Amino acid sequence: MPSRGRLINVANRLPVNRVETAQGGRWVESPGGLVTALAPIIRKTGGAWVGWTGTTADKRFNPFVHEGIGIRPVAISESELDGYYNRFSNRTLWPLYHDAIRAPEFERKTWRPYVEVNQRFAKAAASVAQKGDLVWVHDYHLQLVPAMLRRLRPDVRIGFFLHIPFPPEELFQWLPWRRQILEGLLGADVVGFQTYAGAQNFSRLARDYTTADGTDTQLAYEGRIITVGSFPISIDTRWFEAAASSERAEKLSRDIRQRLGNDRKILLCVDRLDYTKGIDARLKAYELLLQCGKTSADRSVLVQIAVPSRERVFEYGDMRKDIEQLVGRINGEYSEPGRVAVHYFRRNFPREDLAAYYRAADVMVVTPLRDGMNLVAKEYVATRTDNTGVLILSEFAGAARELRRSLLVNPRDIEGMAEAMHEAIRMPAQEARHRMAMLRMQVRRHDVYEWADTFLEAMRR
Ligand code: GDG
Repeated sequence: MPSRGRLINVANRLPVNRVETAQGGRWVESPGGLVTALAPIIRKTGGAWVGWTGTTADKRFNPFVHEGIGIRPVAISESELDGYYNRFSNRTLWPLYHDAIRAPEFERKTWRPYVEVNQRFAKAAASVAQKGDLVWVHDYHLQLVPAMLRRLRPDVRIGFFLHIPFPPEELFQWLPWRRQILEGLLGADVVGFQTYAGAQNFSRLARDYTTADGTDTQLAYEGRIITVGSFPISIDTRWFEAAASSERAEKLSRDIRQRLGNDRKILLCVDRLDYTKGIDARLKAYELLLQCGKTSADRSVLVQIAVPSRERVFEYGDMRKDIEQLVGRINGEYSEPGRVAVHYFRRNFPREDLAAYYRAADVMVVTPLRDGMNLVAKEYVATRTDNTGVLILSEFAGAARELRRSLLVNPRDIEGMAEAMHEAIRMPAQEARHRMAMLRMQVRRHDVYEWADTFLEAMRR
């Protein structure tokens, strides 16, 4: 807990969503790891959360308090949202920072709304902050806020944490606005990344493209010292343990297993529908496994939960079509009466139900092409309180740095992934238990509360 200064959190989205109803409208909590970890600290220190409401309606919302947290809404118009969010954040930065898996768009007209919306966030943060407060800015949407805020309020401590990977120079230098982004981030006192590689990439680029000087972990810039480091995010481990052990989850998980067939191995995948998550390659790997007879729809089933995401960004529609076609092809070829080879759910489940799915799964398959961390991998591990279950994990997820005893795979190697699935299905119980016990130790030691404490501690130094 901070000993001095309130915590002001600045993120693209508020911890509450606006739901318009016939009676007017209300605010509902949007639960997630970040909210769970930071809400108690904000409450305790009397701080606030600055963010977008999730609606582009003309209506302006005044600051208000929601369950002990000061809420400072930032308004974004429909056309700004397109430039700032759909395009610059999600068609330029997102693909560029994820190894350019899709070609990033570089359009001058989308840069301006990115700058303007960042400026609005900085002003909003400046208006609620008091001298000595800790202002923690999150993610790729708001990389200019640290420097903008410092100009307005040099009397606060500023931290920035990037939830996605920070790319190497070879990619980052494509960005026509590379210097501005680096200078934006250098406005912070602490710049944090998911992995050490991200921190190294940033420090090197800052030295090459700005007047900053120093090492991978400490930079001198405009008379200030900036801490750069890796702060791997985690989950509310105890919550997932408890949720999976609850009577309701136990019953639901038994029900899921029974419906899918108690005699079948269940392979589970849970992702936002995003091209970085490698959903198509993993389906192809499972198809290969069926094709060569190493498993059959009678013996195993793959369950893909795909949460709808960014449906207004053009690339996502195409990707969805491809995945759905692939599921159709696999099922057409390999399903048997009453035994569908691949179950595909394109929808959102309540978190408690997700915990029941984790509990029901013999194998969890997490194979992004690139991922800042990947919380799903950690959540699965947290729910395996009896140390059963096998985790297959991409080497290209930040989580692979910590979850070393998973079956690590290269998501571009379809045959390699099929082999890992085969190995996971047949893994002797003793080996699986040993591996899972080691993985569980990791996520129990390092949860999201520890993550937040460590970051805030670095900000206070
Ligand atoms: C970004 C970075 C980084 C999934 N389906 C449902 C549901 N979820 C929840 C999971 C998990 C979260 O969504 C997804 O988190 P990830 O980490 O896997 O991925 P991104 O959304 O891409 O997150 C990532 C993260 O930020 C944090 O820094 O790890 O690398 O890309 O918590 O449980 N939740 C509910 N229903 C679902 O159907 N309620």
